[in-house]
Amino acid sequence: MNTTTSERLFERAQQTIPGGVNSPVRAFTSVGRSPLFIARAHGSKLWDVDGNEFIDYVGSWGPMILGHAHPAVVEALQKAIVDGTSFGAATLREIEMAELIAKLMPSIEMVRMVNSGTEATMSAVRLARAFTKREKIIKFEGCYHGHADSFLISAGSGAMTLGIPDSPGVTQSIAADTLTATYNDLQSVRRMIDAHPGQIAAMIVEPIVGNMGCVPPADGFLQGLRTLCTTHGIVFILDEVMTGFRVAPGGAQQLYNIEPDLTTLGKIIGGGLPVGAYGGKKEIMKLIAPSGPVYQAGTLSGNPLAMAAGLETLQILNATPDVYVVLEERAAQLAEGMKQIIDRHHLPLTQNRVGSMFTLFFTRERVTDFTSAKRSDTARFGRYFNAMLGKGVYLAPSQFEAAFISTAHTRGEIEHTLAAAEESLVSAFSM
Ligand code: KE4
Repeated sequence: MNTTTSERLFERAQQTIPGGVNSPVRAFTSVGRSPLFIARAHGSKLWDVDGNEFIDYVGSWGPMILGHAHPAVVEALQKAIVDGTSFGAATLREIEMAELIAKLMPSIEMVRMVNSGTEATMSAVRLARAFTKREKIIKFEGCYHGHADSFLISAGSGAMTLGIPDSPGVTQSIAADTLTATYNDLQSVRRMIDAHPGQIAAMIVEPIVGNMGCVPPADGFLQGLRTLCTTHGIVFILDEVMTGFRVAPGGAQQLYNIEPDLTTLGKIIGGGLPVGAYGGKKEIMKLIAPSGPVYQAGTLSGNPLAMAAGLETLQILNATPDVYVVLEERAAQLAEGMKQIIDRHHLPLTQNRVGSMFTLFFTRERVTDFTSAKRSDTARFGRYFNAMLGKGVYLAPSQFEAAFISTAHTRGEIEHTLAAAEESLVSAFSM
């Protein structure tokens, strides 16, 4: 596969962009090769600057649930852009977005738009601290909630990939207010709460983890967290930046029938444009300025183009609920095919999947938390990743990420992926 243009651009990019990329995981560091530079995308496909074509299982890390450049989303953007790109003033589309999110996620009575998942989670935590007048938060090892200081403690995603789950620059005082529990271990949470009576403002969790690779909640885990938060007056925040409208029409909270106090969103609700949101109970949300004293603001919050792309995406998802049936069918076809390959070749691999988000872990053990995820053989994953790239399949360039299927992926593309995977796995395990 010729990647000379990507290599040349990477050299050039590193002169003026730290690491040559604007987000660390894009650097392909953990898979031992220089990154591809993407020229364009359409449906389930990506093309890099050397003209190589790939079936895309990253989908911009989640937003592209309808596939890239969906005609209706493009048309919505074309209509919006000729009327201006940003006003810094209120618009009708923001009301329509807020009303649609509230309709699709009934736990959200009020919602504030921001520009990234990071802004959403950091604002939700500030709000929870103000509402409870407490300072500490509980997060879970291996979960990633964006790069705000409070969350870069035992973080997942790129922080885990690069082996820097705790970042320099985060002060001791900030770190002291973040307590980390073990995902799928309610006892670890109880111990944390008992050790800090009356001090914990919020508990934030990925209801289905995507950021240590895909790790579903154990039966009763989310309900257990809900009960603990209710008992101890802790604001329960579901970080649905990745799972929101991905795993069900109403997100993971609908799938698992859990009612959080606050929810954070991103990715899909922007249709690929910069977006985030946080929302929940009116009695909490009304504390946000200007209706209350908790300050949070943003020049481009509710941006007309992001709203246009996000509204079109959500309206398509909402108008055609069998979209989720198609996503489930495609993802099940892939998972079943992978299982046959694993069984046929007796490979030490584990698959975790919820709907159209999934991960193939390079470990025989079940992966239920940070510790078990870290047992994965990342070097062998890297060999598999590169072999798949050479066969026209673009996976997440890290063992500790979720992969995504869109409504644009066809049965034939899944079959191609499975054939490529069998060859790639056999070669990865033959070395
Ligand atoms: P952003 O600030 O990247 O928009 O969202 C942060 C975030 C918050 N919560 C969850 C559950 C998330 O998955 C994310 C971001 N996800 C990663 C992918 N694992 C973004 C990819 C990247 O960092 O480049």
